[in-house]
Amino acid sequence: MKTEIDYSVYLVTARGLLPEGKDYLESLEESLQGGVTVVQLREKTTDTGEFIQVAQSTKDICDKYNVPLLINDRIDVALAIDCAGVHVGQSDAPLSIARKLLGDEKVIGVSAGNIEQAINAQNGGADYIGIGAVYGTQTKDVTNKIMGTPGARSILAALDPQSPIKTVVIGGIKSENLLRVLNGVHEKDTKRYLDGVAVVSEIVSSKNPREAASNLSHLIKSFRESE
Ligand code: TZP
Ligand code: MG
Repeated sequence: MKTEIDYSVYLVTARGLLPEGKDYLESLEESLQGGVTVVQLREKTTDTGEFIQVAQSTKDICDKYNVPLLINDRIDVALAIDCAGVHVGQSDAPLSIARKLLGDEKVIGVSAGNIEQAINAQNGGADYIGIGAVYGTQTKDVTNKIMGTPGARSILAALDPQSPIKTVVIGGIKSENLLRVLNGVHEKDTKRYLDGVAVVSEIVSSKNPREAASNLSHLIKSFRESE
């Protein structure tokens, strides 16, 4: 069975961005206690052996909180640890290949930086798209790809309202700008609501990841209640 994912507070990991002295797994566990609803393990320079070990220990903690784990880029690692699925970017394995390798029971997310990429992901059977970068970020080189909330809104508006695809936005999202993001993306013409927000540094670089996650979680809940 494909894992049902609540995308509301989507944590993308970055072991390199932890505050000094903060342990990765401890930070992860605290963020889960704070209300993270889905985790993506993102490792850019880790050898395969270590990657599998980190993925397994990440999954063990996610399992404890019943939170699904996705793996960035590496279909082999996702298969090795049998987690919920993967997230692929535009220069990673194409969606059709990822689907062939993973089968229909795994979740596949695709990065979408424009309408064409989003429509291709939708038509190719992606489970969700990660739309961004909404704002500037120090976490990834996204120069030229900052779309602002109008750009994200136009992508949501271009999706087929009948499609089951889910949507999250990423890039520079903090609790202090979250309501601006949600309000900016959720204009009436989108006919579609965001399913969540993905963050890296707001949670990972925090000395108190539990509180950082909990702030995001409460803001999203109160925004949804007010809609
Ligand atoms: N993809 C687009 S922006 C980004 C990724 C992985 C990084 C977002 O990081 P942060 O720290 O939440 O701005
Ligand atoms: Mg990638």
